[in-house]
Amino acid sequence: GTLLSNHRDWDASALVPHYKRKEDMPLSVQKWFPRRHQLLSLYDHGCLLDEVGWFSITPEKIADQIAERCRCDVVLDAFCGVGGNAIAFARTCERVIAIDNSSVRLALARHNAAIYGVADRIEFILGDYISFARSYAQLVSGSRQQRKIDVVFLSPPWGGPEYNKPAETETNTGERAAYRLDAVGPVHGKELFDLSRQITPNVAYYLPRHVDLTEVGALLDKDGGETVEVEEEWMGNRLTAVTCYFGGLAEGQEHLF
Ligand code: MGP
Repeated sequence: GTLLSNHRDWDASALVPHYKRKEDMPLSVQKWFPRRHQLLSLYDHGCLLDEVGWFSITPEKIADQIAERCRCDVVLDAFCGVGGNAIAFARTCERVIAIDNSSVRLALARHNAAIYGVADRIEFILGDYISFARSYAQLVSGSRQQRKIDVVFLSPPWGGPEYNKPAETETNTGERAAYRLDAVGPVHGKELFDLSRQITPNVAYYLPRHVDLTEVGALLDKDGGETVEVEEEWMGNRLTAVTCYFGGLAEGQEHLF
C-alpha cells in the first residue's frame, strides 16, 4: 500500500491529478515538472499540487533550512498552501499550526503531510490569516490567556507567477525595479508584518529574491536596536528567494526569543 494507507480519509487524490507527464500539466506550470523532486522529494509517492501550489511551494531543501532556523515549540505557517513548509516545520517543531484560505489546498497539504508521515503534528485550519491575526492580537491586548505561538512564518502570495516580470515601463529602459512590499497579498506586506509581530517578535518572512531590502529594513523601528537577518536561498546556481529573520530568529538576537 501507499504511505497514505494509514490515513485513507485524508487521501485527496480526487481533487487534482498526480501528474506523471509534463504534457498533461497546465502550460503555466509545466516548467516545474522536471524540478518536481526538488519541490517534494517524495513526489512519486503521490504528492499533490494544484496550479498555485506548483508555482509557490517552497522547494524542500529550502523549507528544511528555514525549519531548522525556526526550531521551536509552536510555529504558525500563515499561508500553508500545499504544505511544503508545514511538512518541514513538523520535523523541527513540536506543533505546527497551518492556515490557508483554500479548502482544496488545505486538503492537499494534509494529503502531502500524510505521505511524509507528519500529518499528526500539524493542525490544519481553514481560514483567513489576517482575521486570525487581528483577533489574536485583540485577545492578547485584552490580556486574555492565549495559546503561545513562538514563531510566525510568512510565505504570502507575491502577486502570481508573474511577480518577477518587469513592467513595460521598465522593459523600455532596460532596468529592473526592486520588488515592493505593496505587491504582497492579501494586504500590504508591511501591514502583514506588523500584524504578525503582535503575535510574536519571531517572524520569518519568505520574499522574492529582488525584494527592496531598504523596505525590509524599514519594517523595523529605527531606534529599536533590533536588526533583521536576510538569508539568500539558492538552488544550485539560481537564487530562488530570500528569507528575512526577525526577533530571536536573527543571528545575535537569540535573547529576543
Ligand atoms: P520563480 O521565480 O517563479 O521560479 O519562483 P524560478 O525558476 O526560480 O525563476 P524564473 O524567473 O527563472 O522562472 C521561485 C520560487 O519562489 C518558487 O519555487 C517558490 O518557492 C517561490 N514563489 C514563487 N511565487 C510566485 C510565490 C508566491 O506567490 N508566494 C510565495 N510565498 N512563494 C512564491
